[in-house]
Amino acid sequence: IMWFTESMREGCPVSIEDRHRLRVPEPSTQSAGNTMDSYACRRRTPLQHHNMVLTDALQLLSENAEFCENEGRSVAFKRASAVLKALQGPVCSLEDLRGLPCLGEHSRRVIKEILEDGVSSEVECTQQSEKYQAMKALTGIFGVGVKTAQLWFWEGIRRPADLQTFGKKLNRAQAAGMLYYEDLSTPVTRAEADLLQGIVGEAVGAVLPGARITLTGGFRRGKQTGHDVDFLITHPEEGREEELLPKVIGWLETRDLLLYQKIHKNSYLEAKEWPARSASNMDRFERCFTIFKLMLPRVAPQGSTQAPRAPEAQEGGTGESPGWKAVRVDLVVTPISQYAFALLGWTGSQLFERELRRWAGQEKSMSLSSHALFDSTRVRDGPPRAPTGPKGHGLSVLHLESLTGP
Ligand code: DCT
Ligand code: MG
Repeated sequence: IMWFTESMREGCPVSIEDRHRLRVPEPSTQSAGNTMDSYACRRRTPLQHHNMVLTDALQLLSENAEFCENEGRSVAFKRASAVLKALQGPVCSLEDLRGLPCLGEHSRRVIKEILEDGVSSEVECTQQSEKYQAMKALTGIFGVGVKTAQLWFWEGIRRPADLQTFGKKLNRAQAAGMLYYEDLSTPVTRAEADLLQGIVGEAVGAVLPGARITLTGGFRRGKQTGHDVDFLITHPEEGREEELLPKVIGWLETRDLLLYQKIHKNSYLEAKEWPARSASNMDRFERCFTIFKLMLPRVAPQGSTQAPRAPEAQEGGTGESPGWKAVRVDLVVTPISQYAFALLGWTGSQLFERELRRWAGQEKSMSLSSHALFDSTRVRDGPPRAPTGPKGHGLSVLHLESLTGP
Protein backbone atom coordinates (compact mmCIF):
# COMPACT_ATOMS: atom_id res chain seq x y z
CA ILE A 1 0.00 0.00 0.00
CA MET A 2 2.86 2.36 0.75
CA TRP A 3 4.48 1.73 -2.63
CA PHE A 4 1.18 2.22 -4.34
CA THR A 5 0.22 5.46 -2.66
CA GLU A 6 3.70 6.95 -2.67
CA SER A 7 3.80 6.34 -6.42
CA MET A 8 0.58 8.23 -6.82
CA ARG A 9 1.55 11.01 -4.43
CA GLU A 10 4.96 11.63 -5.93
CA GLY A 11 3.88 11.15 -9.49
CA CYS A 12 6.16 8.15 -10.10
CA PRO A 13 5.51 6.33 -13.35
CA VAL A 14 3.38 3.20 -13.03
CA SER A 15 4.46 0.37 -15.32
CA ILE A 16 2.01 -1.33 -17.68
CA GLU A 17 2.23 -4.44 -15.52
CA ASP A 18 1.44 -2.41 -12.41
CA ARG A 19 -1.43 -0.70 -14.17
CA HIS A 20 -2.88 -4.07 -15.09
CA ARG A 21 -2.52 -5.42 -11.57
CA LEU A 22 -4.05 -2.35 -9.98
CA ARG A 23 -6.64 -1.98 -12.72
CA VAL A 24 -5.76 1.70 -13.01
CA PRO A 25 -8.05 3.25 -15.64
CA GLU A 26 -6.84 5.76 -18.16
CA PRO A 27 -7.05 9.40 -17.09
CA SER A 28 -10.70 10.32 -16.91
CA THR A 29 -10.60 13.77 -18.44
CA GLN A 30 -8.96 14.45 -21.76
CA SER A 31 -9.39 17.24 -24.20
CA ALA A 32 -7.39 19.35 -26.57
CA GLY A 33 -4.43 20.73 -24.67
CA ASN A 34 -5.32 19.31 -21.26
CA THR A 35 -5.24 15.84 -19.77
CA MET A 36 -5.93 15.52 -16.12
CA ASP A 37 -7.36 12.87 -13.86
CA SER A 38 -10.33 14.11 -11.87
CA TYR A 39 -9.14 12.34 -8.69
CA ALA A 40 -6.58 14.55 -6.97
CA CYS A 41 -4.88 11.47 -5.49
CA ARG A 42 -3.93 10.32 -9.00
CA ARG A 43 -2.08 13.47 -9.94
CA ARG A 44 1.14 15.04 -8.82
CA THR A 45 0.45 18.14 -6.73
CA PRO A 46 3.72 19.99 -6.09
CA LEU A 47 4.10 22.36 -3.16
CA GLN A 48 5.72 24.92 -5.44
CA HIS A 49 3.51 25.59 -8.43
CA HIS A 50 2.67 28.25 -11.02
CA ASN A 51 -0.73 29.55 -9.96
CA MET A 52 -0.34 30.79 -6.40
CA VAL A 53 -2.51 33.92 -6.82
CA LEU A 54 -5.42 31.87 -8.15
CA THR A 55 -5.08 29.03 -5.63
CA ASP A 56 -4.82 31.45 -2.68
CA ALA A 57 -8.07 33.05 -3.83
CA LEU A 58 -9.89 29.73 -4.20
CA GLN A 59 -8.55 28.50 -0.86
CA LEU A 60 -9.83 31.60 0.88
CA LEU A 61 -13.30 30.95 -0.54
CA SER A 62 -13.01 27.33 0.57
CA GLU A 63 -12.09 28.43 4.09
CA ASN A 64 -14.99 30.86 4.16
CA ALA A 65 -17.39 28.10 3.06
CA GLU A 66 -16.07 26.00 5.97
CA PHE A 67 -16.84 28.90 8.31
CA CYS A 68 -20.41 28.82 6.96
CA GLU A 69 -20.53 25.01 7.45
CA ASN A 70 -20.99 24.52 3.71
CA GLU A 71 -18.78 21.47 3.29
CA GLY A 72 -19.78 20.77 -0.31
CA ARG A 73 -18.80 24.23 -1.46
CA SER A 74 -15.62 24.16 0.59
CA VAL A 75 -14.50 20.89 -1.01
CA ALA A 76 -15.43 22.14 -4.48
CA PHE A 77 -13.12 25.16 -4.11
CA LYS A 78 -10.36 22.92 -2.71
CA ARG A 79 -10.67 20.58 -5.69
CA ALA A 80 -10.54 23.50 -8.12
CA SER A 81 -7.47 24.88 -6.37
CA ALA A 82 -5.76 21.47 -6.46
CA VAL A 83 -6.32 21.24 -10.22
CA LEU A 84 -4.51 24.56 -10.74
CA LYS A 85 -1.62 23.40 -8.53
CA ALA A 86 -1.13 20.41 -10.80
CA LEU A 87 -0.75 22.47 -13.98
CA GLN A 88 2.63 22.62 -15.69
CA GLY A 89 2.51 26.39 -16.15
CA PRO A 90 0.60 29.55 -15.21
CA VAL A 91 -2.98 30.03 -16.35
CA CYS A 92 -3.00 33.06 -18.64
CA SER A 93 -6.48 32.84 -20.13
CA LEU A 94 -9.69 30.89 -19.72
CA GLU A 95 -8.66 28.93 -22.79
CA ASP A 96 -5.95 27.32 -20.65
CA LEU A 97 -8.67 25.78 -18.49
CA ARG A 98 -10.42 23.98 -21.32
CA GLY A 99 -11.02 20.34 -20.54
CA LEU A 100 -9.83 20.52 -16.93
CA PRO A 101 -11.92 18.66 -14.33
CA CYS A 102 -13.35 20.01 -11.06
CA LEU A 103 -13.60 23.62 -12.23
CA GLY A 104 -17.19 24.61 -11.64
CA GLU A 105 -18.90 27.75 -12.82
CA HIS A 106 -18.19 29.61 -9.60
CA SER A 107 -14.46 28.82 -9.59
CA ARG A 108 -14.17 29.74 -13.28
CA ARG A 109 -15.88 33.07 -12.58
CA VAL A 110 -13.38 33.86 -9.84
CA ILE A 111 -10.43 32.84 -12.03
CA LYS A 112 -11.76 34.92 -14.94
CA GLU A 113 -12.05 38.00 -12.77
CA ILE A 114 -8.51 37.63 -11.45
CA LEU A 115 -7.14 37.09 -14.94
CA GLU A 116 -8.92 40.21 -16.20
CA ASP A 117 -8.72 42.58 -13.23
CA GLY A 118 -5.93 41.19 -11.10
CA VAL A 119 -8.30 40.60 -8.17
CA SER A 120 -11.65 38.96 -7.51
CA SER A 121 -14.24 41.27 -5.95
CA GLU A 122 -15.83 38.31 -4.17
CA VAL A 123 -12.53 37.28 -2.61
CA GLU A 124 -11.71 40.86 -1.60
CA CYS A 125 -15.17 41.33 -0.14
CA THR A 126 -14.99 38.04 1.79
CA GLN A 127 -11.53 38.77 3.13
CA GLN A 128 -12.62 42.15 4.43
CA SER A 129 -15.93 40.96 5.84
CA GLU A 130 -16.47 41.14 9.58
CA LYS A 131 -17.68 37.53 9.69
CA TYR A 132 -14.67 36.07 7.87
CA GLN A 133 -12.18 38.03 9.97
CA ALA A 134 -13.91 37.10 13.22
CA MET A 135 -14.24 33.42 12.29
CA LYS A 136 -10.59 33.29 11.24
CA ALA A 137 -9.45 34.84 14.53
CA LEU A 138 -11.76 32.78 16.75
CA THR A 139 -11.16 29.40 15.09
CA GLY A 140 -7.47 30.25 15.38
CA ILE A 141 -7.80 29.65 19.14
CA PHE A 142 -6.77 26.08 19.99
CA GLY A 143 -9.88 24.19 21.15
CA VAL A 144 -12.34 26.37 19.22
CA GLY A 145 -14.13 24.85 16.23
CA VAL A 146 -16.43 26.40 13.65
CA LYS A 147 -19.61 25.78 15.67
CA THR A 148 -18.35 27.49 18.82
CA ALA A 149 -16.88 30.39 16.84
CA GLN A 150 -20.22 30.87 15.08
CA LEU A 151 -22.14 30.94 18.37
CA TRP A 152 -19.70 33.49 19.73
CA PHE A 153 -19.93 35.56 16.56
CA TRP A 154 -23.73 35.76 16.85
CA GLU A 155 -23.29 36.89 20.45
CA GLY A 156 -21.13 39.80 19.20
CA ILE A 157 -17.66 38.40 19.86
CA ARG A 158 -15.25 39.41 17.11
CA ARG A 159 -11.77 38.73 18.43
CA PRO A 160 -10.11 36.62 21.14
CA ALA A 161 -9.76 39.63 23.46
CA ASP A 162 -13.59 39.99 23.47
CA LEU A 163 -13.98 36.68 25.28
CA GLN A 164 -12.92 38.20 28.58
CA THR A 165 -15.15 41.26 28.08
CA PHE A 166 -18.11 38.98 27.45
CA GLY A 167 -17.20 36.88 30.51
CA LYS A 168 -17.04 33.65 28.50
CA LYS A 169 -16.26 30.46 30.38
CA LEU A 170 -13.56 28.54 28.55
CA ASN A 171 -12.75 24.86 28.75
CA ARG A 172 -9.20 23.72 29.58
CA ALA A 173 -8.12 23.48 25.92
CA GLN A 174 -9.53 26.91 25.03
CA ALA A 175 -7.95 28.48 28.11
CA ALA A 176 -4.57 27.09 27.00
CA GLY A 177 -5.36 28.28 23.47
CA MET A 178 -5.89 31.83 24.76
CA LEU A 179 -2.82 31.75 26.97
CA TYR A 180 -0.52 30.80 24.09
CA TYR A 181 -2.51 32.42 21.27
CA GLU A 182 0.37 34.41 19.83
CA ASP A 183 2.81 31.51 19.71
CA LEU A 184 0.21 29.10 18.36
CA SER A 185 -0.69 31.56 15.59
CA THR A 186 2.95 31.70 14.50
CA PRO A 187 3.80 29.00 11.94
CA VAL A 188 5.93 26.13 13.23
CA THR A 189 9.17 25.91 11.25
CA ARG A 190 10.84 22.77 9.98
CA ALA A 191 13.75 23.45 12.34
CA GLU A 192 11.33 23.52 15.29
CA ALA A 193 9.70 20.29 14.07
CA ASP A 194 13.16 18.67 13.98
CA LEU A 195 13.88 19.83 17.55
CA LEU A 196 10.56 18.32 18.64
CA GLN A 197 11.31 15.08 16.83
CA GLY A 198 14.48 14.80 18.89
CA ILE A 199 12.60 15.40 22.16
CA VAL A 200 9.69 13.06 21.42
CA GLY A 201 12.12 10.43 20.10
CA GLU A 202 14.08 10.59 23.34
CA ALA A 203 10.93 10.31 25.45
CA VAL A 204 9.59 7.35 23.48
CA GLY A 205 12.98 5.58 23.47
CA ALA A 206 13.33 6.08 27.22
CA VAL A 207 9.98 4.54 28.17
CA LEU A 208 9.93 1.79 25.53
CA PRO A 209 13.23 0.89 23.86
CA GLY A 210 12.67 -0.16 20.26
CA ALA A 211 9.58 2.02 19.82
CA ARG A 212 9.84 4.42 16.93
CA ILE A 213 8.38 7.75 15.94
CA THR A 214 7.65 9.19 12.50
CA LEU A 215 7.09 12.83 11.62
CA THR A 216 3.87 12.96 9.57
CA GLY A 217 1.41 15.65 8.42
CA GLY A 218 2.55 18.56 6.31
CA PHE A 219 6.24 18.23 7.23
CA ARG A 220 6.33 14.70 5.79
CA ARG A 221 5.00 16.17 2.55
CA GLY A 222 7.94 18.57 2.46
CA LYS A 223 6.23 21.70 3.78
CA GLN A 224 8.61 24.12 5.47
CA THR A 225 6.01 25.40 7.97
CA GLY A 226 2.85 24.06 9.59
CA HIS A 227 0.24 24.89 12.20
CA ASP A 228 1.32 21.92 14.30
CA VAL A 229 3.65 18.92 14.36
CA ASP A 230 2.21 15.42 13.94
CA PHE A 231 3.97 12.26 15.13
CA LEU A 232 3.05 8.61 14.75
CA ILE A 233 4.39 6.24 17.39
CA THR A 234 4.60 2.46 17.03
CA HIS A 235 6.63 -0.59 18.07
CA PRO A 236 7.72 -3.39 15.73
CA GLU A 237 6.21 -5.96 18.11
CA GLU A 238 2.41 -5.89 18.03
CA GLY A 239 0.87 -5.00 21.38
CA ARG A 240 4.00 -3.46 22.90
CA GLU A 241 2.63 0.00 22.12
CA GLU A 242 -0.19 -0.43 24.64
CA GLU A 243 0.02 1.87 27.66
CA LEU A 244 2.89 3.72 25.99
CA LEU A 245 1.31 7.16 25.66
CA PRO A 246 0.66 7.92 29.37
CA LYS A 247 4.28 6.96 30.08
CA VAL A 248 5.58 9.25 27.34
CA ILE A 249 3.44 12.10 28.65
CA GLY A 250 4.67 11.40 32.20
CA TRP A 251 8.29 11.52 31.02
CA LEU A 252 7.69 14.86 29.27
CA GLU A 253 5.78 16.38 32.20
CA THR A 254 8.49 15.43 34.67
CA ARG A 255 10.86 17.52 32.57
CA ASP A 256 8.45 20.46 32.41
CA LEU A 257 8.17 20.18 28.62
CA LEU A 258 4.37 20.29 28.33
CA LEU A 259 2.05 23.27 28.73
CA TYR A 260 -1.10 21.29 27.94
CA GLN A 261 -1.99 17.66 27.22
CA LYS A 262 -5.12 15.61 26.82
CA ILE A 263 -5.08 11.90 26.04
CA HIS A 264 -7.89 10.28 24.07
CA LYS A 265 -7.95 6.52 24.47
CA ASN A 266 -8.15 4.35 21.39
CA SER A 267 -11.50 2.93 20.41
CA TYR A 268 -10.72 0.71 17.44
CA LEU A 269 -11.31 -2.44 19.49
CA GLU A 270 -14.89 -1.35 20.23
CA ALA A 271 -15.64 -0.42 16.63
CA LYS A 272 -18.62 -2.37 15.35
CA GLU A 273 -17.96 -1.37 11.78
CA TRP A 274 -14.84 -1.64 9.71
CA PRO A 275 -12.91 0.16 8.48
CA ALA A 276 -13.01 1.80 11.86
CA ARG A 277 -14.06 5.39 11.57
CA SER A 278 -15.96 7.32 14.19
CA ALA A 279 -18.95 9.52 13.50
CA SER A 280 -16.74 12.59 13.59
CA ASN A 281 -14.60 11.05 10.83
CA MET A 282 -11.59 11.10 13.13
CA ASP A 283 -9.64 7.91 13.42
CA ARG A 284 -9.79 5.77 16.53
CA PHE A 285 -6.15 5.64 17.54
CA GLU A 286 -4.98 6.55 20.99
CA ARG A 287 -3.76 10.11 20.68
CA CYS A 288 -2.68 13.06 22.72
CA PHE A 289 -3.26 16.69 21.82
CA THR A 290 -0.45 18.64 23.40
CA ILE A 291 1.12 22.05 23.61
CA PHE A 292 4.87 21.72 24.02
CA LYS A 293 7.09 24.22 25.74
CA LEU A 294 9.84 24.18 23.16
CA MET A 295 13.11 25.63 24.40
CA LEU A 296 14.77 27.52 21.59
CA PRO A 297 18.31 28.60 21.00
CA ARG A 298 18.74 32.37 21.41
CA VAL A 299 19.11 32.85 17.67
CA ALA A 300 15.76 32.24 15.96
CA PRO A 301 15.75 29.22 13.64
CA GLN A 302 15.97 30.05 9.93
CA GLY A 303 12.62 31.10 8.55
CA SER A 304 11.14 31.92 11.95
CA THR A 305 9.14 35.11 11.88
CA GLN A 306 9.71 36.01 15.50
CA ALA A 307 12.68 35.79 17.78
CA PRO A 308 12.20 33.52 20.79
CA ARG A 309 11.28 35.48 23.87
CA ALA A 310 13.22 35.37 27.05
CA PRO A 311 11.35 33.52 29.80
CA GLU A 312 10.90 36.68 31.86
CA ALA A 313 8.48 37.92 29.22
CA GLN A 314 6.09 35.14 30.23
CA GLU A 315 7.22 33.88 33.60
CA GLY A 316 9.23 36.55 35.32
CA GLY A 317 12.44 34.50 35.00
CA THR A 318 16.00 35.75 35.27
CA GLY A 319 16.57 35.86 31.53
CA GLU A 320 19.63 33.60 31.84
CA SER A 321 18.06 30.59 30.16
CA PRO A 322 17.02 30.57 26.48
CA GLY A 323 13.55 31.56 25.32
CA TRP A 324 10.75 29.17 24.53
CA LYS A 325 7.81 28.86 22.21
CA ALA A 326 4.47 27.10 22.67
CA VAL A 327 3.96 24.60 19.86
CA ARG A 328 1.00 22.34 19.10
CA VAL A 329 2.01 18.70 18.80
CA ASP A 330 -0.20 15.68 18.07
CA LEU A 331 1.02 12.28 19.25
CA VAL A 332 -0.73 9.26 17.75
CA VAL A 333 -0.06 5.65 18.75
CA THR A 334 -0.70 2.81 16.33
CA PRO A 335 -0.17 -0.95 16.54
CA ILE A 336 2.34 -2.04 13.90
CA SER A 337 -0.37 -3.99 12.02
CA GLN A 338 -2.18 -0.72 11.29
CA TYR A 339 0.92 1.44 10.90
CA ALA A 340 0.94 1.59 7.08
CA PHE A 341 -2.65 2.81 6.99
CA ALA A 342 -2.06 5.27 9.81
CA LEU A 343 1.01 6.67 8.07
CA LEU A 344 -0.92 7.02 4.86
CA GLY A 345 -3.87 8.68 6.61
CA TRP A 346 -1.75 11.05 8.68
CA THR A 347 0.53 12.20 5.89
CA GLY A 348 -2.28 14.07 4.15
CA SER A 349 -3.05 16.42 2.68
CA GLN A 350 -6.66 16.47 3.81
CA LEU A 351 -7.81 16.63 0.18
CA PHE A 352 -5.41 13.87 -0.91
CA GLU A 353 -6.85 11.60 1.80
CA ARG A 354 -10.40 12.46 0.90
CA GLU A 355 -9.77 11.81 -2.78
CA LEU A 356 -7.93 8.56 -2.08
CA ARG A 357 -10.89 7.27 -0.07
CA ARG A 358 -13.28 8.42 -2.78
CA TRP A 359 -11.22 6.73 -5.48
CA ALA A 360 -10.92 3.53 -3.45
CA GLY A 361 -14.68 3.44 -2.93
CA GLN A 362 -15.91 4.51 -6.34
CA GLU A 363 -13.33 2.96 -8.64
CA LYS A 364 -12.07 -0.03 -6.66
CA SER A 365 -15.04 -0.96 -4.45
CA MET A 366 -12.69 -0.74 -1.51
CA SER A 367 -12.99 0.98 1.79
CA LEU A 368 -10.00 2.83 3.17
CA SER A 369 -9.41 4.39 6.56
CA SER A 370 -6.38 5.13 8.71
CA HIS A 371 -6.82 1.61 10.16
CA ALA A 372 -7.42 -0.69 7.23
CA LEU A 373 -8.26 -1.19 3.60
CA PHE A 374 -10.72 -3.80 2.60
CA ASP A 375 -12.29 -5.06 -0.55
CA SER A 376 -16.06 -4.68 -0.24
CA THR A 377 -16.67 -7.17 -3.05
CA ARG A 378 -14.76 -9.92 -1.25
CA VAL A 379 -16.53 -9.67 2.08
CA ARG A 380 -19.98 -11.07 1.32
CA ASP A 381 -21.59 -10.38 4.67
CA GLY A 382 -20.12 -6.93 4.96
CA PRO A 383 -17.12 -5.94 6.96
CA PRO A 384 -15.85 -8.25 9.70
CA ARG A 385 -17.71 -7.72 12.98
CA ALA A 386 -14.49 -7.57 14.94
CA PRO A 387 -10.82 -7.56 14.13
CA THR A 388 -9.37 -11.02 13.54
CA GLY A 389 -7.00 -12.51 16.05
CA PRO A 390 -6.25 -11.30 19.52
CA LYS A 391 -6.77 -7.57 20.00
CA GLY A 392 -7.31 -6.97 16.34
CA HIS A 393 -3.92 -8.20 15.26
CA GLY A 394 -3.74 -9.36 11.68
CA LEU A 395 -6.66 -7.32 10.42
CA SER A 396 -4.71 -5.10 8.13
CA VAL A 397 -2.73 -8.05 6.76
CA LEU A 398 -6.05 -9.52 5.72
CA HIS A 399 -6.88 -6.29 3.98
CA LEU A 400 -3.51 -5.89 2.36
CA GLU A 401 -4.03 -9.30 0.81
CA SER A 402 -7.25 -7.98 -0.67
CA LEU A 403 -5.28 -5.36 -2.55
CA THR A 404 -2.42 -7.47 -3.77
CA GLY A 405 -4.12 -10.88 -4.14
CA PRO A 406 -4.97 -12.48 -7.49
N1 DCT B 1 -6.33 14.75 8.09
C1 DCT B 1 -7.38 14.23 7.34
N2 DCT B 1 -8.61 14.80 7.40
C2 DCT B 1 -8.82 15.87 8.17
C3 DCT B 1 -7.78 16.43 8.93
C4 DCT B 1 -6.51 15.84 8.87
O1 DCT B 1 -7.19 13.25 6.64
N3 DCT B 1 -10.04 16.40 8.21
C5 DCT B 1 -4.99 14.12 8.02
C6 DCT B 1 -4.20 14.66 6.86
C7 DCT B 1 -3.14 15.50 7.47
C8 DCT B 1 -2.99 14.96 8.88
O2 DCT B 1 -4.24 14.38 9.20
C9 DCT B 1 -2.57 16.00 9.87
O3 DCT B 1 -3.55 17.03 9.96
P1 DCT B 1 -3.16 18.56 10.06
O4 DCT B 1 -2.06 18.75 11.02
O5 DCT B 1 -4.43 19.30 10.30
O6 DCT B 1 -2.72 18.87 8.57
P2 DCT B 1 -1.30 19.21 7.96
O7 DCT B 1 -1.37 18.81 6.54
O8 DCT B 1 -0.22 18.62 8.79
O9 DCT B 1 -1.30 20.78 8.01
P3 DCT B 1 -0.34 21.74 8.88
O10 DCT B 1 0.96 21.75 8.15
O11 DCT B 1 -0.99 23.07 8.89
O12 DCT B 1 -0.25 21.16 10.25
MG1 MG C 1 0.01 19.12 10.87
